[in-house]
Amino acid sequence: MPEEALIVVDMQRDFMPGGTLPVPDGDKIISKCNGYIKNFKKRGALIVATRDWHPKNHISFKAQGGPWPRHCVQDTPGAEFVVELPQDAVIISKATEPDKEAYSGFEGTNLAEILRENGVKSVYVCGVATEYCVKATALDAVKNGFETYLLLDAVKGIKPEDEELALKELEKAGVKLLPSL
Ligand code: VGL
Ligand code: ZN
Repeated sequence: MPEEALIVVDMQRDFMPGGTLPVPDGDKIISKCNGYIKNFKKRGALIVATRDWHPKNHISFKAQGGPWPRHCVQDTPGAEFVVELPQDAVIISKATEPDKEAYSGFEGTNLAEILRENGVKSVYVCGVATEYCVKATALDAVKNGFETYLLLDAVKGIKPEDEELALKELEKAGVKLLPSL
């Protein structure tokens, strides 16, 4: 049973430069994430990839009164992964209901159960965006009792000052910040 899981958060085309909701320099962490995926796979970890997977009328979109431009609509090119995942990666689709926002990979999904069933004790988190979905996912991982690590060289935020605050909040909550691994 794998004691560890790598959770790759929302590494999707729309969050990269050229996408509809770009994270600045989001593409700079693609190869870092791919490297972690390979290394964690090699050491027997469970590989999890979350994806934002919105219906086209999702409440987070400006057309529905939400804060964001349309992004990561189910089954569109913008929702595709930009990282290389192994065959047996666990894909977690989130924010799939029109009237519910969900930043965390644990919210409205069976991620916690999957991790427990697989004997996971520690989770390592990378991806985008640091102050939104990465933060929410890491906080929920702690709440669910997992030893939680953030891979600092493989996350990117939308705004540097918000990202800085998010890292402080995560550290306070018990997430261990790792410069690299
Ligand atoms: C995200 C804003 C809206 C994220 C998702 O993945 O951090 N941010 N939807
Ligand atoms: Zn979204």
